[in-house]
Amino acid sequence: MQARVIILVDLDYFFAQCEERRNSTLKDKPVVVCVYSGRGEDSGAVSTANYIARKHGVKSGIPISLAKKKLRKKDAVFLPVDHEFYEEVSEGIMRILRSHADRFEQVGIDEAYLDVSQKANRSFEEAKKIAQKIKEEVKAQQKLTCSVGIGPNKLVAKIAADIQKPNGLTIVKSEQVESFLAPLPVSRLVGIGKKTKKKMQTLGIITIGDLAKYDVHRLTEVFGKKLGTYFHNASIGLDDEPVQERDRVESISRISTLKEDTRDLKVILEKTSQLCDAVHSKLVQRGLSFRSVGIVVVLADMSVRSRSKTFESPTNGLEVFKKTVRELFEKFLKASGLDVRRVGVKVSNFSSETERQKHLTDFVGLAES
Ligand code: TTP
Ligand code: MG
Repeated sequence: MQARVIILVDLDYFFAQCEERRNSTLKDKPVVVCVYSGRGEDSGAVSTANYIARKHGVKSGIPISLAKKKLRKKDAVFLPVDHEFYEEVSEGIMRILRSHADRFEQVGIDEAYLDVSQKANRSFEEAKKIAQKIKEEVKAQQKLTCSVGIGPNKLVAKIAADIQKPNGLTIVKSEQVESFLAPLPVSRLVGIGKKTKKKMQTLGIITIGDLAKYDVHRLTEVFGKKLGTYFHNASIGLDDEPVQERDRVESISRISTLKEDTRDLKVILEKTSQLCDAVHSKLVQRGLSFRSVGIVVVLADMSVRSRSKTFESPTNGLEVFKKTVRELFEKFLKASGLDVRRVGVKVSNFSSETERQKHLTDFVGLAES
């Protein structure tokens, strides 16, 4: 394959920056955008926060109550998520990005890959000019900053964009890839979550450079052929995934094994509540609304059952999601006599302007991180 030039654009603290845009008095204060669960005043999780709030340790996913503690007496502003508004801003920005790409792939509400190989004449210097132009246009037309990574493939472009934030522009040319990646922790690579990171640690692999030096045969012995080969290639910055328009997302799901087989609704709902939070977080990130909620149940005899419910109109509410999961489990347990071993939750039937993804399922495969 001919050498490629790939750009990854990721908007800075996107939801919070959108809020700053419509209310400039927020700019010099900590801003925290929250997904309120509706169960109590401060019940819920932080969706994102601006960089002033991040300095105090506030980040995506932490409880709102904890964020409030960290920002006590800091004149912080807490706002509820306003998807419609962020989607509208996102669409405007994606239009700008698309116009600069030979091929375009949006991967989230605030993130997209651009293959600019032809437009940049396969030159990283030219790609840098395109990236600067993109940053200027996004700033001028949409009043937002973004961070940009440029590399010979998607893997490198993504890590490059993450290195310098906010408002960064990082270029990693083909010949710089290995030295760029070598000092970074292995967790920077897609597919290396907590578990894999720990396992690698026991092998003495801490950095991507360690991984690159590690014997590839040993690696495939430990992680299996497919993963071992992927880890090795990723560590030396090899990635030939094309930039391509994605198919529509069909579903987002999570599944997990219970500590013990049980029929206790409370125990099951404790687990599914966590799974719902995780699925909902992805949903929010992708700017999607769902019409169907499903559960998957693996019983003690390993047989698999599923149940689902479809609504008239789309929603993205966490409470509705959890309530429906609860109803489905109540009904299911009444009708089934066996203990439950694994439980899963799923949302599907998406409706939104930003539905562009394939299955974002975490049931199997690489999606550990
Ligand atoms: P990110 O691009 O991961 O985060 P960000 O844009 O807020 O910050 P950064 O400057 O580091 O890029 O996600 C995009 C949006 O998705 C984010 O603004 C809010 C939402 N989101 C959640 O609601 N929950 C989450 O756990 C994450 C990671 C993001
Ligand atoms: Mg972002």
